[in-house]
Amino acid sequence: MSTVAPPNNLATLSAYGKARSTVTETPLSADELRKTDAFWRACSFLSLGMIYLIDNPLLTEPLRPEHIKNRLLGHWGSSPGLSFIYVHLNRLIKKYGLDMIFLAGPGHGAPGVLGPAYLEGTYSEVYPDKSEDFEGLREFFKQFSFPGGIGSHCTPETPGSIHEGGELGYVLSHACGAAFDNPQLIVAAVVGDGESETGPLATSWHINKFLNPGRDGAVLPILHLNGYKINNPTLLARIPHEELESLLRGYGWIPYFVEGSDPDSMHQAMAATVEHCVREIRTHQQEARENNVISRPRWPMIVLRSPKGWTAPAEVEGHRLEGFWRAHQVPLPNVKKDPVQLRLLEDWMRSQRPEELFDGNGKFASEFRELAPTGTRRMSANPHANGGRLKKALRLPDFRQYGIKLEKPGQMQAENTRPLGIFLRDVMKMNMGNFRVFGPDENTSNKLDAIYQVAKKFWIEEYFPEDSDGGELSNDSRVMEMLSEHTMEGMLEGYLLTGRHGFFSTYESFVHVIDSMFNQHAKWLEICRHLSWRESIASLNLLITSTVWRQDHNGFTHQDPGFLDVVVNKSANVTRIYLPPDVNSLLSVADHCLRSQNYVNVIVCDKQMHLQYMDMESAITHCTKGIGIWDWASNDEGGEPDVVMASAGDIPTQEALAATVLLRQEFPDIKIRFINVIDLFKLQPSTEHPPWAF
Ligand SMILES: Cc1ncc(C[n+]2csc(CCOP(=O)(O)OP(=O)(O)O)c2C)c(N)n1
Ligand SMILES: [Mg+2]
Repeated sequence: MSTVAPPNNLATLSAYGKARSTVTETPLSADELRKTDAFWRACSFLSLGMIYLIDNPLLTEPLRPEHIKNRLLGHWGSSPGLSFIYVHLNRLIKKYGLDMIFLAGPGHGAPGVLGPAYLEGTYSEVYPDKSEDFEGLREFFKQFSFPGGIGSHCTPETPGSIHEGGELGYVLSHACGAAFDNPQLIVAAVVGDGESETGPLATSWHINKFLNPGRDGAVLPILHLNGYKINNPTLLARIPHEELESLLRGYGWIPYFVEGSDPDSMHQAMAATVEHCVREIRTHQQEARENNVISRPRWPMIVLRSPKGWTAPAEVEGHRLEGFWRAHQVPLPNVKKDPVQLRLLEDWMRSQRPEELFDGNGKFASEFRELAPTGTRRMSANPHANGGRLKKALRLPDFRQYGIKLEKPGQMQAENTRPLGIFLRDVMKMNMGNFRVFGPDENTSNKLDAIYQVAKKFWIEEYFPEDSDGGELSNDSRVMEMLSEHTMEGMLEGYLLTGRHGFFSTYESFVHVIDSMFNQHAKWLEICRHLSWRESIASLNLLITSTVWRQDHNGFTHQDPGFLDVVVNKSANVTRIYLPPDVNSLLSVADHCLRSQNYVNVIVCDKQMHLQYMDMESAITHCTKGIGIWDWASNDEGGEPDVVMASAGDIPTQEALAATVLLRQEFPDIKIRFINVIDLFKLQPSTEHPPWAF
């Protein structure tokens, strides 16, 4: 067998020419083709308008410097490809009445998503001042990447978005979470070819092993192989064709290629390919649903190889532009000052033929508008992408029943997380359609394994006989475990953002792996607070266990309480940290967190044996206050104490109590007040810390 790599045939890696595609049908009539291309040109025109124009939105007059924004921001490179995909998905939504949402991995290409959201009317419905006329269009352009306007990514302000795509890497895990328990939904997820070099994205190709074709929706990944990142080629666009295909097949997908730049043949190829994929998805789902046989299908995916910055001028000032990394952001940065660049931009924008696309009032011509779906079938108006609209409250058992009885504080020991596992088991039992538990590989280690009595770990791969001995695997289950904190966090976020509920547990030291994902989700929630049309979603509940103090067999690598540093620098509007020291307080905190909305709740609680301090009633009172004096551990009797001992969390509380005992032994007259903190943000003024409502 030869070990020499086959020579790269450059022609097979080109993003240019007539379409080369795996599916070769040409389903569009001449009229459909003309209209589809017009819709796409309208999207591209709007993308350019957003990036460049502050006035003269439809080029009704010759373009002059005063029509150009002072500061040019945004990303052109990804945008035409994104809207190309969007337009073709729309065709299938209309044709088959699909329930579909759109996630743009390279969310920096927001113009390519905002454009169709405006053209299909949703944008003006959500933001009436961005109306479907000349004035509205001007406002729509102006606000983009403008002070007081919207950002240049698929931010929460973007109707239809649940994925900002600012920090790259999470599109497939978000898409998968959105598809769980939504059997009719297809989540179209565009993956940037640069994005696919990130760790989180690379591992998330495995989502196909977590989708149940009987009960879940489908994810349709579209790898956007435009060849470049900001300043570099992408790896996947430069490896041999056959190697890329093998890679994707190796991850369990059937890739369908659509490659080229000639618009007409690319439209035909894309139309045929999307249709083929949707039909395959439907066939797999039907087989599973009608015959009740759950196995992993080889789901389809699309590889779209098209030029970065498609339709931009080929060259500017002697430098290659279209089909190169120079097209990533603002391709003609000097249009305001340089008359040559201004003319280039004008020619480029006019080449989209705006006069054909918009009527005299600036409204998108109805013969093209008809191509878009209507109402909630529009991806920009699909309620799954404003998940709070679909959210049903969790049904919760009475957490008090799961507590432990104790006579006196500090006398007995128990494993703090074990009763929580039993509580979660019953939460699961009562919410088998809209609650899931996520964890990298540690639910048992974290002593939450009671959950498996009602829902096992989802496993759709091969089984060995020994798996039946404690493996807790099933292909019809709701606990998600994969050794990728990124994928688990991403799935949970996607699940919550589409209106469901969940719980995530992980080791304290390795929760750092998702520091940045936590940040991004918290920022998303913060922005949503200011958007009245975004409905509340369930909080993201994160239990961190295996804490720094108890790493006898693991050592230093497993010690690091620093995640809390990351959390405290986000506002109490969207984050909470709870440090319950015992079983009953943990249960009370967990119940509260599962009821809460629009937060990231971080619960720190170790899984080993710990002293128990509070009976259930005292735990509830203490948790409700969030901070309090423990009279039984104090001897200041309401007077002025000599020393205040303050603790938060299981081991610090135990150690602080032991220190109190020692102090009182050494200094019998000393007056000590003992304070325990459960809700860390209670240390902030109450004005910055809304109360805990039961
Ligand atoms: C995790 C992460 N690292 C770096 C960046 C900065 N960044 C923004 S866009 C980009 C290139 C993305 O390339 P690709 O995914 O191919 O998207 P394209 O613009 O080509 O569609 C980079 C590196 C980022 N947004 N996220
Ligand atoms: Mg790219």
